[in-house]
Amino acid sequence: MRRPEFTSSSSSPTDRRLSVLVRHLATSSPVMDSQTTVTFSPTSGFHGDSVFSHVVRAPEDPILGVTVAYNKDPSPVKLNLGVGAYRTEEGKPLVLNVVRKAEQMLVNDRSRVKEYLPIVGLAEFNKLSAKLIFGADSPAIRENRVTTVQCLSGTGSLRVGAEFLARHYHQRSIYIPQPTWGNHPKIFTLSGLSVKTYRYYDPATRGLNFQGLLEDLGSAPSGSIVLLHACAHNPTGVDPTLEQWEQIRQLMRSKALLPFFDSAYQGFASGSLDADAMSVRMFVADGGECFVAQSYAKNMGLYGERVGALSVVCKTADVASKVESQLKLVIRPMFSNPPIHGASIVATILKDRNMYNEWTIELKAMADRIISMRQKLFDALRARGTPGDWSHIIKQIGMFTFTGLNSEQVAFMTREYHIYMTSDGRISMAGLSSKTVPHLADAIHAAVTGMS
Ligand code: KET
Repeated sequence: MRRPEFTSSSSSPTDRRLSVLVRHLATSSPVMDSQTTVTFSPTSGFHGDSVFSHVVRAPEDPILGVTVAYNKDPSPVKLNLGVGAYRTEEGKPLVLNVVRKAEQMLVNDRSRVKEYLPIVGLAEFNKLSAKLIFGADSPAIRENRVTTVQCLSGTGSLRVGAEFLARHYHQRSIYIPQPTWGNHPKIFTLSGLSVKTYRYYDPATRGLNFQGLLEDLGSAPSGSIVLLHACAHNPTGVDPTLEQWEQIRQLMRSKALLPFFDSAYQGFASGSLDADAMSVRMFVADGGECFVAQSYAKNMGLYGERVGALSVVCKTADVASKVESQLKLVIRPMFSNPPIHGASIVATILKDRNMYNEWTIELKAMADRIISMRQKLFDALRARGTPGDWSHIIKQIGMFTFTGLNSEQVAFMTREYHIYMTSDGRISMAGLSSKTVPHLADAIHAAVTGMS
């Protein structure tokens, strides 16, 4: 059998790699034809198991895995109330009219190209995003104390902010509410921060454990980072009142705790973009520093476009520009620079007064439909005489109802009624419609009255 001759000392690195490969194949009983081409029988070649055979199958994601299970279910009555994604009354995903219009304008503009964006993303988008969350008249923006970088939706913004903090902040501990969005602990741990929790939700009252929250933040080491949901807390739907926010602010500032806001639902809680940004604006108005991760997934329905921004409010313009220079060092090796399309849609809408107004109307309609679903579900349970106080369904805020159903009841509802939701009993009200409320109410009724 002739052996290929790739072994001369003058061979290039590529040749040498090929040579090593060929030698390896030759000793692994390959069949070589006369032209030195390597061929295999299906079972020959590499012996034994895959080098990855030790890899253990990972469980599905607790939220996105619900959709995977839902997609596999052939039942015609199945209902996906897992992931927080808005659906119409017909149960269909919604692309906002104003988004379609913006996309059309972008497509028609032949001057647009597909060049890379800068590392920090689309400048116009960043400016408009900061204005949206901090307010048009924000002194922090006017004084150039804010740096905003475009990131991959809310998740990417949280990750970039956390990686920056792990590298440059003197405290590694981040306090997250108990409970919180399931991805938070993973994002922060993988960024190199040490995750602690503070009490947030009281299952007995199905409301805020304000005393517990104040105690836990009060005993956190000075300088700790605190993750706050700007509005529409996920999964509980329970937000502090403005008075409570003010107390939280005072406590946090007195202990130099660093606020990191996650704003994934601006406009979805109340239907008003300004009202839903109040918590953030209170913290910025005092002149202190904070981080904000913004997502346009829900409020503009741009889920898969992955549009978001991280803003860091600093004490001075000089610090802000230095922070931005370091954020670029986080972003460049992570995803180099962000995608252009979604950010261009957002910028097109935010910079045009008419389109902006059109957006706020469509946003309000989505928020109102969710609120009306709360009332419908509450009424349906009352009509069935379902045991328990279900008033939290109408009191909670945002996309989700934290029903109080336990994991066995959830499993029962999925098995018997083909209703899919996260095992903590959270349901996405945005996935519900007038037509599907009775089915859900029947399932909840059966689950709480002994799963019969
Ligand atoms: N923060 C919160 C609080 C949040 O609920 C989500 C998404 C995000 C950030 C990130 O969204 P992004 O698409 O990266 O902008 N929550 C829903 C979807 C998911 O789990 O990914 C959910 O809870 O169903």
